[in-house]
This record gives sequence, structure tokens and C-alpha cells, in this order.
Amino acid sequence: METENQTTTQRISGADAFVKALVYEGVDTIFGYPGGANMPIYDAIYRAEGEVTHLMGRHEQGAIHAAQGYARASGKCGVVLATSGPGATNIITGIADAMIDSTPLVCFTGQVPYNLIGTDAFQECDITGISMPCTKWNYQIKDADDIAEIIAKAFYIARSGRPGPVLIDITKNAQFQETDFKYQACEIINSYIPKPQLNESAVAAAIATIRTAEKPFLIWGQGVILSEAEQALKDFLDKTQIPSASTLLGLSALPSDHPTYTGMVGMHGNYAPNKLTNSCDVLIAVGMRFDDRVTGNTATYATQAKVIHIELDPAEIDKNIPATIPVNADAKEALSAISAGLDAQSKDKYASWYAEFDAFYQEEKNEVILPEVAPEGDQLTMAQVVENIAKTFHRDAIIVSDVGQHQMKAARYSAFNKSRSHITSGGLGTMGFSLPAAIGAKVACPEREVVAIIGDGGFQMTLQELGMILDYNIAVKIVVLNNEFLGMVRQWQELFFDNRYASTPLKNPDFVKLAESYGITSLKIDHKSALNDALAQLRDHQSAMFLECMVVKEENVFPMIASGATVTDIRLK
Ligand SMILES: Cc1ncc(C[n+]2csc(CCOP(=O)(O)OP(=O)(O)O)c2C)c(N)n1
Repeated sequence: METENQTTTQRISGADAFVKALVYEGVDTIFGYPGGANMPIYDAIYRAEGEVTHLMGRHEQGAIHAAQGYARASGKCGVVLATSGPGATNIITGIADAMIDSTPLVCFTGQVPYNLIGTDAFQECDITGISMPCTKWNYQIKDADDIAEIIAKAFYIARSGRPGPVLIDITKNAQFQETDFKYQACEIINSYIPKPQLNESAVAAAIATIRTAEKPFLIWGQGVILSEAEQALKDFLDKTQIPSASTLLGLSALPSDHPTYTGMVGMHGNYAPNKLTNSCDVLIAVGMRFDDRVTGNTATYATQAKVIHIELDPAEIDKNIPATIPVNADAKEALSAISAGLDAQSKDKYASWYAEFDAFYQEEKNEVILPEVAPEGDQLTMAQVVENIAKTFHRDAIIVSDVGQHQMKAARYSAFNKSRSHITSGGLGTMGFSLPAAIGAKVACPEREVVAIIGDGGFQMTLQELGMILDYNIAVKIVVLNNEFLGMVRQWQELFFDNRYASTPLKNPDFVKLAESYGITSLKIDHKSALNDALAQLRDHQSAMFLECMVVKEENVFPMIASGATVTDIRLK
């Protein structure tokens, strides 16, 4: 519990009340950007010296992605503060990203004084209206007396149940106005039930179905991480020995070398788990939402299987794939309860079923993995760089990838020992996410190595956040995989638009000089013989370091399920 209650009242300004409320919620770090409509709050943070640390982004989008990285790495609520109008709209991408990836965030925006609302005042914009479809809850505070109660509610809603972003807009008059401050943490809201009760008959049905399964298959998603069900998942798999696979956002919930692990599902996932989704007789889906990047064509997805869908959010059940046995519950509780009703098995029980996975894995290894990680010649491939990052950092770093080909290579070739070690923009696919999110992750986990893996396109979307590294001396390691293309779009142009590379070749600046101009030690390599030494330098460097790797220009990401195709149609080339 991060919250604490206060019994006595104090007469203070709304802005001071804001800071106190944050402290009561256990917030130690906020990311933001100042402006006219949040100046009283900035002044209160300044005066409260040391109570909460504020880190200034160089753009509000950078600030909110940093808050997201902080939340994803730590499991705590990320907090962001922006001014009104353009400051507020600049955080919308991050809010939408946090909503679809279930990231707990409380976003604060300044607003013009209440008496000016509706007058098209300077920097007035209806941010509660704009953010309504992409927040879990939003509210406009117009009176300082509401600050404590609304902030308490905001944190409760953002953190509880399926986490998500909340936006609180505070008018400037409310920031100046005095209020009798008293803090009471929020523990219940009528009509909001964050956690459903485990349904015993659904658990019994799941147990009976898994007992009789001959080819069961378990796919887990980020819900496992969000409900801290990592150990329950591991125990379940250790006991049942059922083959398992992760979604993109579920990566790192289970160590990559777990004996039941068969790889990642999805458009650019591994061959075997994708193919065999359409062969299993029971599909156990845990804390995942059957995203279209996972299912391909839903009409032909796992239609042969009985689907046991364990999911906290009732809206996700039957949304994309009908559940034979819906288990609307917290993943940890459900996995533990189902596991308790099953007998321990050895892997032999499913030997022929595992053999099917092994055969497909061998095919993928020969056709894709080996040629990518050990290519002929001295050119660098993305896979080589990613695989060697995993080795050099002893599978122990937090990997924060951006969006594109390198993201898929980072997911495919990284290896994880600990949960919350893979952070990426999964649902929204936001280019520019990685650099600021890695900064936020490093702030949250200063004891861990954080490596941002970024494409040359995505790097240019938020590279101004190198300024945060300069300002606060944040020791993130940045690896830009430079193919001089918007690679993922180029790949689609090659495959589906007859090689017409419309607006995908990139003319890049001198990234090394640029990073150096922010005081960051930088290195560029273009040969595989230089890779290991460069990565060792990156690992051993005590402060931030930038490494640009010139990689094969027209490399593709395979396997691939073409958009809208069936998972079984996954291609190796
Ligand atoms: C903000 C945003 N704009 C556009 C896209 C569409 N998009 C997806 S991947 C991609 C190319 C990314 O190129 P780069 O960052 O160089 O990475 P690469 O694919 O080459 O690894 C683009 C343009 C996006 N995901 N996000």
C-alpha cells in the first residue's frame, strides 16, 4: 500500500495540497513540463524541495513516455504533469499508449482559470473531452476543496483492477485558492469493482477440461505481470508441464529458458507456437486479450480448441475469441486455484505434442535463426546485435525497444531472467517510445542496467530527450540499429507494394556527434568484428552511453503472418 491517511486539517493552497496529496500516495518521482497553467504547482514542488523529485522532459510526449517506462519497470504508478492546451495535447499519445497497454498513470494538466472556461482563452482546450476515450477515468478540478479527494480517487482507479491512465485537469484558480487539506486514501468506489470474485464452477470446469486434454497449450500475456502472477504461472507450468508461449507484452514474466517455453506468439513471433495454436485441443489464455497481432484472422484462430480464458477485465472475454470456459478473475488467484486441482505431470505425458513444437523450432532455427545470428560476411544484422546484448548483459538488463523491425528482433532474440525486463509499446506501436521510456525505467530501477534498442526512425521522434540524460545524468545505454530506412514499413513495401519504397529511405544526421553534443560517450560500428568489444564498453561504462550499429539495410523480419492471414499460414521467408 503506497497510501497513508491524515487526520488533522491544514489550510494551504491548492498547489500545496497537490504536492501533499502526491506525498501521501507514496509518489517520489514525477515527470513533466511547465507552463502558464501549471506554474502554481511547479512553484509548490520547488518550495517543497526534496519531497517529490521532478524530472523535466524536453517535450511533454517524452515526459509521459518516461512516466510509462517508470511505471512498467517498477509496477508503481507513473505520474506526469503538463500545462494546458498544447502541453495537455502533447501527452495524448502517451495516454492512448498507456490505455491500450494497461499502464497505471496519473496525468495532471493545468487548465485556464474557471471563469475563462468556454471563452477560447489562451491555451484553453477541452482536454477532458479529448482524453475521455483513452483514459480509465478523467476529471476536471475547479475548486481547491476537491483536490485531496479527487487525487486519492485518481490513484486508486489508475492502480486497481486492470491498471490504466487517469487524467486530472486542474484549473489555475483551484491551484491558487486556499483549502482545508485533509487526506484520506480511497479504498472503495461504489459501482467500481476492480477485482471479480473467483467463480468456483469456472475453476472446476477448467480443471476438468485440462485433465482430459491431450494437446493443451498455454499462452500468457501482460496480465500475468500486472497481477504479479509470475510465480503462480511458473508453479502451474512446473506442475502441469503444459507447453507455453508468451505474447509480446508477456515477455519476461517467465524466464526464457523455462522447459515448457516454446516462444512468442504473434505476427512476428516464433513458428511453432503460432502454427500449433491451430492444433491444440485446449488453449489456456492467461491475462491476454487476443489482439489481432496475435490471432491473425479470428475466424480461423484455434477453432478446434476449447478455450479457457483467464482474464481480469470482463470486457476482454468473448471480445475477439469466444471462450469455452470464461474465468473472469485475477490471474494469480485463478492459476493457483486451477493448479491445486491438477495432478503433477512429467513432460513425458506430452512427449509427442512437444515433438511437434521441436520439429517446427528446428525448421525456424535452420531457415531464420541461424542465418540471422551467424550470417556470412562481416556485416551486422539486428539479430546479432540483440543476441549479443543479451549475452553481454548476462540476460539481466531491462530491454526497452521502440517500434519497427528492431522491436521484433529485440523481442525474438533477447533472453530474460526477471519479470518486468521487457518494455515496449505493444498495443499502440508508438515510435519514439523507447528513449524516454528507458530513461523512466532507469530512474525507477537505478540498480539495473537499462538498454534502449531503437531504430533510426524512432530515435528521431524523441531524441530531444537526450536532454534529460544530460540534465539528470541517467545511465541508460542506447543502441540505435541504423538501417537507413523506416525498416518495418519498407519490408511491407517490399512484400506487398512491389518494392515501391515510398518515403521510407532515411537521410540521417551524424547521430554520434549529436549524442556527444549532449555529453554522452558515443561509438559507431559497422562490422560484426567490432560488436563484442563495443557491447562490453557499453556494459562497463558507468554513465549513459550511445552505440550506433550500422546494420544490413534491407533485412526482413521473419517468421511473419501477413495481416489478416491465419496463424497456420505463418511464413518463414
Ligand atoms: C508515431 C508512429 N508513426 C508511424 C508509425 C508507423 N511505423 C511502424 S514501424 C515504422 C518504421 C520504423 O522505422 P525505424 O524506427 O527506423 O525502425 P526499423 O523498422 O527500421 O527497425 C513506422 C514508420 C508508428 N508505428 N508510429
